[in-house]
Amino acid sequence: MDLKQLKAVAKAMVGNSKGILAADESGGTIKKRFDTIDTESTEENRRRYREMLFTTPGAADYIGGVILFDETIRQKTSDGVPFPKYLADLGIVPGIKVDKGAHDLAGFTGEKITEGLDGLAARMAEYYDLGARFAKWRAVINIGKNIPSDFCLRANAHALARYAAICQQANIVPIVEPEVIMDGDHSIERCEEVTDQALDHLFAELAAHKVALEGIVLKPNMVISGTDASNRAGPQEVADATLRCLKAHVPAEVPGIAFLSGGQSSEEATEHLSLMNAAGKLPWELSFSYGRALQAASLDAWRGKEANYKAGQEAFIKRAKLNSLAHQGKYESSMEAAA
Ligand code: 5MM
Repeated sequence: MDLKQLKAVAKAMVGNSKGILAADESGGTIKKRFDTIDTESTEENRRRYREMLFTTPGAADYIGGVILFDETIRQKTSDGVPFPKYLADLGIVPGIKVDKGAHDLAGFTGEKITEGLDGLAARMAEYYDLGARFAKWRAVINIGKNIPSDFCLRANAHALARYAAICQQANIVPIVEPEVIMDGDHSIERCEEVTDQALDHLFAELAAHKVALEGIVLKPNMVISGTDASNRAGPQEVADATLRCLKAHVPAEVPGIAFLSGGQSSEEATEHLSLMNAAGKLPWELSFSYGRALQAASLDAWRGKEANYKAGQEAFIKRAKLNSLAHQGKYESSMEAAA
């Protein structure tokens, strides 16, 4: 393991006020996204959509890394440049989703376990050759009646740590993503309790697997009320609870934390991030690794039509820029109209 290289890559991903574009939607997820804009999910439409995002003028000012899907890492720009090379030439680190999705956890109704460890070391070597310098693995933790179980949290933390160790052995920075899902009517307090437990298990397993914390990026959920909760917590409460939780669990050696947006609106995700960064000096870079919150406006502007290509890029760069400001704690909602 070349820890110096891992540290440098992590810094390029989330340092300098930059963040990560999560563009690693699997086949089913990208189809769901395209369905909302009445666009067929063909290989060419997926390639063109990703090309629109990656070639957006100025993207490298705000985006330090892009998470690709297996299909996308093998695709090229219209001029024939492989996407990973195109991104790397701009100074954007190409990354790859390596998990094989969240599947039912046998014996534990309503709970999930992420698969994909078998053969991972060999796949990692291929992805490195294709240009990937970081990877991503997402664990899904549902909140519901009597769940998550301690077993589910432990099993997912164990898989995340095994994945992270395999990444580092291949000189690839692992993005470690234990996502406590927002769906449900649970309170912010319940979300904090579960996120606390998930991070507790995660850092215990990372230590047991000898993962070098200086060479990872953590991708957590924010501590937030469930989507259907009756009295949803306000932005400052979300920022305070999330910081409290992270400070209690994430050692200062971790170079960067990059949040997922998890179903928050684009504006909420930006505002929450900004409030946290405005709260004072933090031991880690506090950044973003948004999928929906970076892409929703762009997808809607594009709608699968060549005539809207530029409008799609403008919508994307606006969110990238505002989230970069949020990374510095400098975002204000009044900037939405001006940007
Ligand atoms: C971009 O979506 C990622 C892949 O999802 P699937 O494996 O379900 O297709 C997803 O892991 C994403 O990186 C994170 O959830 C963050 O995205 P959001 O939309 O929550 O910011």
